[in-house]
Amino acid sequence: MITGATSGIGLGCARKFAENGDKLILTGRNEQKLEAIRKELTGKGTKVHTLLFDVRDREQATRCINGLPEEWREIDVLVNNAGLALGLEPEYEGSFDDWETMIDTNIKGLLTMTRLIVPGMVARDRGHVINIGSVAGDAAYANGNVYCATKSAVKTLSDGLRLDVANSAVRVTNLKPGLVETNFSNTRFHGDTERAANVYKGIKPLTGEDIADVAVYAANAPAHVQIAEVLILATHQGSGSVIVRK
Ligand code: NDP
Ligand code: 8X3
Repeated sequence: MITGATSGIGLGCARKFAENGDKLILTGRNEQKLEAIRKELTGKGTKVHTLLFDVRDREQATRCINGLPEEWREIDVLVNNAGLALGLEPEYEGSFDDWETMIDTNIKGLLTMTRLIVPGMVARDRGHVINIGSVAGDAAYANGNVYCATKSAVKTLSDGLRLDVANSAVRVTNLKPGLVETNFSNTRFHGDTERAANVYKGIKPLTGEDIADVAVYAANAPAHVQIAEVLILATHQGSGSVIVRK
């Protein structure tokens, strides 16, 4: 199951797990985009089930998960990917609405999915949660404040979950990408495409597929190997805030 499979890293994961021969439950909140990826992958022979819901809507999410048909109920891998940044402003000037959306999506949405899916994994003594954290969760960068805090929370929640499932064979991975060229910056800058394009100028950024490669590797590591955390930076990127552009 991949949340937010309609774009960027989630879409990359959908394609790479499909290439790996897996059956996919893809979730998203945009019906058209979800249908497009379903068509693309079923056309290549992958079995795909789609679920249309917003991860912030706990009732809708619960209904969708509880209503899964029998053959789709045993989820082996949950990629908690749906997430976003909104704004890049000093903490004392940020938008209350943007903060709320980031917290509701990146923290509470991820928790909702974890709470709904992991009990089945523990009961079956099999499963893997791959949370998409960020380099932004390792250290704050200027004006990143609330977004960085949500990704820091993803790290803490990943570490907490790993401890709590340690008596089972369930594995937990926190994948922390650096600069990945997706729709991320368009969203962050509320549709200012020029400002978004500048984020990736002068450096070869990562792609959704680059991150997906690591997710597929982690999910297919031998059962006794738990890839707990991976930081994936673009070459020429030193940290969340140090990027050498040429
Ligand atoms: P994209 O904007 O390309 O993709 C985000 C995906 O999440 C989209 O499918 C989007 O749906 C979905 N989504 C957002 N909010 C919700 C919601 N409330 N309910 C359901 N789906 C939702 O960005 P990325 O692929 O870059 O982002 C994916 C994850 O990777 C995020 O968690 C992000 O924080 C993280 N990340 C990104 C990095 C980057 O540099 N790009 C680096 C590190 C981490 P829709 O298409 O409908 O908007
Ligand atoms: C996304 C990458 O560095 O813009 O998490 O925060 S960054």
